Amino acid sequence: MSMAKILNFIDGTYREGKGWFDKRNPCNNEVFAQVAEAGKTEVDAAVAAARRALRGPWGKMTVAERGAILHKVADGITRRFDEFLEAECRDTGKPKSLASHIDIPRGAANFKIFADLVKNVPTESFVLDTPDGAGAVNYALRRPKGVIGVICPWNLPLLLMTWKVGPALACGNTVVVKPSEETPSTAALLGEVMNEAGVPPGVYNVVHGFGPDSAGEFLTSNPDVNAVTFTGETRTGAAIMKAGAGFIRPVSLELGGKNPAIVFADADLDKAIEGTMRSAFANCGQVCLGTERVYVERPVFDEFVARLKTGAEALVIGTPDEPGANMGPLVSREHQAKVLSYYEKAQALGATIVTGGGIPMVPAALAEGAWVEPTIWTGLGDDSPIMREEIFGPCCHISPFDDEEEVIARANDTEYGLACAIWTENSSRANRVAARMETGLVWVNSWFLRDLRTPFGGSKRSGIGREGGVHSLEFYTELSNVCVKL
Ligand code: NAD
Ligand code: 6OD
Repeated sequence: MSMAKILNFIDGTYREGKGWFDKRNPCNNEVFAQVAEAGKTEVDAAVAAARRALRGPWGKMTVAERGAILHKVADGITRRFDEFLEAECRDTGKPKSLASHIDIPRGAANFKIFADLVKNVPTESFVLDTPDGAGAVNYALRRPKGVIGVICPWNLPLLLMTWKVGPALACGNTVVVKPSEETPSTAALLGEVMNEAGVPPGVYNVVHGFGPDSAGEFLTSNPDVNAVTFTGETRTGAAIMKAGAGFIRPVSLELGGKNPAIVFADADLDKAIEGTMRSAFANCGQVCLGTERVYVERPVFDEFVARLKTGAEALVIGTPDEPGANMGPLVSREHQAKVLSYYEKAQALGATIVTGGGIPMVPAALAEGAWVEPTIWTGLGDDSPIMREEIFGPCCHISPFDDEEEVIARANDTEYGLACAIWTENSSRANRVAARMETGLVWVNSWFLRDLRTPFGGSKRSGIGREGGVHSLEFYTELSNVCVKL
């Protein structure tokens, strides 16, 4: 049987590129598909197609017409749910139980919510007095920004890509998507759904490849791209900003994190353990919002550590289809090497390894997969690299603390500012501490509870800008003021 092929999607049709690269299964490292790598020719063709579509039918549609089509896109994802689930889990190795609750439903929801939202957001208007007494009326118009470059990571591929494509299209833009080289499948499959839903050719384009000297760089160096929205590592975000600087091109950057959780002694420990289990280990720890630093008030420190250890050791590691499995492999052997290098560093620095710290036992057929053990450390200082650098694996360090001021200072002592979780039953304390956290997102007694109308994004080196609700409209539209002299 010939190897599966994953193609670029340009101007409504599937196309090859300048060559091919391998897509491997993270569970066993076997190559299962060949991906068409877009060269400059294909990327430029995608941008040109997006520009034509903007001037053509898409740009001329009413908001209601576009919204109706985007609802069909969402329905198309839902109708082909099993295909999306299969593709996402094959690319990432994540459990189907996880992707069927989060990745795929959110992929559909991201189209519906923004299609509905754009219909209901007003723009401002002002009546101006003029010396002749007749006055003038000002009103603001929202216009699409144009061709949007969408560059995505591999951890929640469909969810994070549609989180940008949904609002971009709802606002009347067209897009060229560069999915991660690790996870090309669902972005490519979405092309079929776009065609079935009646999205005109050129509105949604997908180019596969890598970053430097590949599709990512060809996209960010194309002068006809009007804005770039990016999710990924902070270092890559800096390269993308630089690439657009000469064009004065707007960027929205959703970047890395080193997120704290703060557990006060008055927390409901059942809730705090359940939430921290998810925030540290869900998706094999590959969630930008995930907790890697846990601060626990001293009276409950030992109990918390013991209970989180029990929880981590009860996780069932397995392939996406394995019944009961709730933790898959990391996305690749390359990422496994990075995470394991931190496991070794923690040991070398003298951390107490509460649990994990290595590669789990797996059946021989999976021995080449990117598996790592869920890992908990204690005993390191706040200046340790384990406490300062984003690891992006199923691991966390737990430290004791003694008072509120101390823990606020320690939690904020990081170059990142994406998310934090506060666990306490004292609501005054919760609100007081939340207001002092230097993060774009604060969860109280919860984690990754998402209302898509709210602002989402990071402070400090975790990003620039906010997406979500009306904040997405701020990025994906240009406001023009019209001043009418009466
Ligand atoms: P990455 O930065 O390595 O890659 C992201 C994308 O950028 C990929 O498609 C890659 O091919 C492309 N890319 C790389 N170099 C490029 C360049 N020079 N020009 C253009 N494109 C380039 O990130 P990753 O490893 O895929 O994802 C993990 C990272 O993403 C973590 O740091 C995580 O915290 C972050 N993340 C952040 C959020 C958020 O919302 N803040 C969400 C998810 C992931
Ligand atoms: O829920 C979202 O909209 C979102 N952008 C989640 C990001 C998760 C990071 O890994």
